[in-house]
Amino acid sequence: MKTKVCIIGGGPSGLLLSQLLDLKGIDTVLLEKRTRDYVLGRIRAGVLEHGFANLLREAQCGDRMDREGEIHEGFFIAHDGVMDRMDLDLHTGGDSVIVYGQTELTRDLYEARERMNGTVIHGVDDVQLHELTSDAPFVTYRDGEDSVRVDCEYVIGADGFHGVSRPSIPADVLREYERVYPFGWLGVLSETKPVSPELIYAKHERGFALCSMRSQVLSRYYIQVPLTDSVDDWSDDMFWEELKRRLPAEVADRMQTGPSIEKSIAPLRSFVAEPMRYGNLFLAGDAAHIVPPTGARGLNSAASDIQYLYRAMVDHYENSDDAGLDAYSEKALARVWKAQRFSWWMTNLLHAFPDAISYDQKLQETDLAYLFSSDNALASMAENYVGLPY
Ligand code: FAS
Ligand code: PHB
Repeated sequence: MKTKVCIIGGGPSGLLLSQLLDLKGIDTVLLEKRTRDYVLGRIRAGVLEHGFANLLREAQCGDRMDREGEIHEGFFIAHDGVMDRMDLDLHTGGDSVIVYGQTELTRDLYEARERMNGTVIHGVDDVQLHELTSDAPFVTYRDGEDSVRVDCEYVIGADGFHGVSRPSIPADVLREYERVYPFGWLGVLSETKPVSPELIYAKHERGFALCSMRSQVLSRYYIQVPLTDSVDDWSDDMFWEELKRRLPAEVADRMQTGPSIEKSIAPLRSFVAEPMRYGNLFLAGDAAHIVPPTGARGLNSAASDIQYLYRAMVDHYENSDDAGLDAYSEKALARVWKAQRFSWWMTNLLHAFPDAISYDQKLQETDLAYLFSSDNALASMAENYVGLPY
């Protein structure tokens, strides 16, 4: 096969870029290891910045999001039995976020690729990247017994944290920065009415909890659990009881519980790989960076990578201007690290750290007290949560 841009990974990053480039007449081939159903079965992000939403609209994939997504102008932080509200609208001068599940926008992207007859190949095995520093890179993969070669001009590594793209950068070039947290998030999806019209982030001595949603009939809840826990350790009843223990009584009392239709534990890590370019390979999304989901930055950091790559590729093919491609890694990393900082800060603010010394615990309490005592502190949190400029 021959194409201009070979994209590895059919998650939101790869799909969004392939759709945007296709609309500009820039040919792409997307290679995805799993089936579409498998990709859509992973329950992940729920909160979108408007920057991401605008990209989806530009990709002609925003209609269902605009119909079914919810605009949220604030959220709550529950602590010490009380609920404090972060007024995003007030502290950002009118900005907000959209609550619309990653599963749904990924579905919208797959359907858009289908409508445009985009080349999306599922079930690829043993993907390997070759000649990345030459002007004729290529990708090989196995399709059953057949070995296939894709000749291209650029390779986009959008294959997530466990993909093959990042490891294709030589160890003496790649720099990795990582912080692993001593806990994970046990997440439950249930066909119940959300307990609150806005998200509730709960700080509690027993551990963090989050009340979120996918719609008015589909709730998404999380509780912090030790890394040693497995999903089998948690029956639905145990989950609901623990979640309610971590919420103010007024909230716990009105919690509608029900059977979990999805239950999984996600480990929490902060991770950045530099550079995000090696020759004609560009990394985007989780292939290059991971954040703890506390600040809802994961998917939204992928979006700004895609925006920078999309604009740079169009400049290259339409204007023979490579300034965007040459600046991509530095520009993407500048925004990635700000999302890293915010996610790390919000995770430290709200989680119970098993090895925290009493001084750290007092600092954590003071950080929260300062936040709600200062409009400047609230404005800082709000501008990060709705998304810093691209
Ligand atoms: P993805 O990992 O989504 O997609 C990469 C794709 O590449 C996958 O489909 C994979 O199958 C494919 N792939 C991997 N190796 C390959 C190979 N060798 N060949 C071909 N294809 C290959 N973010 C939030 O904002 N809020 C959340 O609550 C949240 N929860 C999360 C929970 C979990 C368990 C995880 C892992 C992430 C979560 N995230 C969350 C972050 C998540 O939303 C990511 O930011 C988002 O999926 C990034 O999208 P991609 O970069 O496309 O990577
Ligand atoms: C979610 O709904 O899955 C979600 C929302 C906000 C977060 C993390 C996860 O910060």
